[in-house]
Amino acid sequence: MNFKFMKQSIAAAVVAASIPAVATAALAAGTHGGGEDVGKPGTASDATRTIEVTMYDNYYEPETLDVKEGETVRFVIKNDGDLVHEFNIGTAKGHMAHQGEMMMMVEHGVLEADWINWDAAKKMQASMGHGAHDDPNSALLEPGQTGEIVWTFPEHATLEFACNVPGHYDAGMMGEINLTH
Ligand SMILES: [Cu+2]
Repeated sequence: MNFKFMKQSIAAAVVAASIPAVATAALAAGTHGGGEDVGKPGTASDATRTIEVTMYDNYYEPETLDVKEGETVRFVIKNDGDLVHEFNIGTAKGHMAHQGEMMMMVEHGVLEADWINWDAAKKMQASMGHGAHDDPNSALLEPGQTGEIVWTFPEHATLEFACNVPGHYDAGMMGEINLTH
C-alpha cells in the first residue's frame, strides 16, 4: 500500500469537497442520525450475541448485517487493512453529515491515512466542540486495532454501517443493516 499516494488522495478529496447544507445543519444540531431514531448505546450484559466485523481497504466482512428490531448486539470490530477505517451505525443522511465532520478532521491534521493524531483531535475538540470522535455508535480504528460497540437497535429504521473516512464510503465501504422481526 502506497501511503503517500493515499494521503495525496485524501488531501485532494478535501479540496474538492464542499460540505452539503444538510451536513452542516446536522452538525449544528449535534446529531449524526438526521433526526431519525438510529438506536442507542447498549449494555454488554443485554447483548443477545456478538458479531465480528473485519475492515479491509475499503470494504467490510460481512458485507451486510441482519439484526432483529430492538435487539442489542455486541460488535467486535477489527481493522485488518493498511488504512484507518471506521465502523459507524447510522442512516445514509447521518453518514453524509459525519463525512463532513471527518473531512474537517483531515483538515485539522487529526485523520491521517494510516494513523490518528489524538493530540490534534484534543485541540480540535477544544476549539470546535468536536473532533474527538468518541461517539458511541462508531469505532475509528488504526490498522491492526480492534474496537467494540454495544448497540441497541430501534424498532423501525433504515440503517447502514459505514466508514466515513473521506473517500471510503464512495469507494463502497458501507453495508445495509436489515432490521427483521
Ligand atoms: Cu474506511
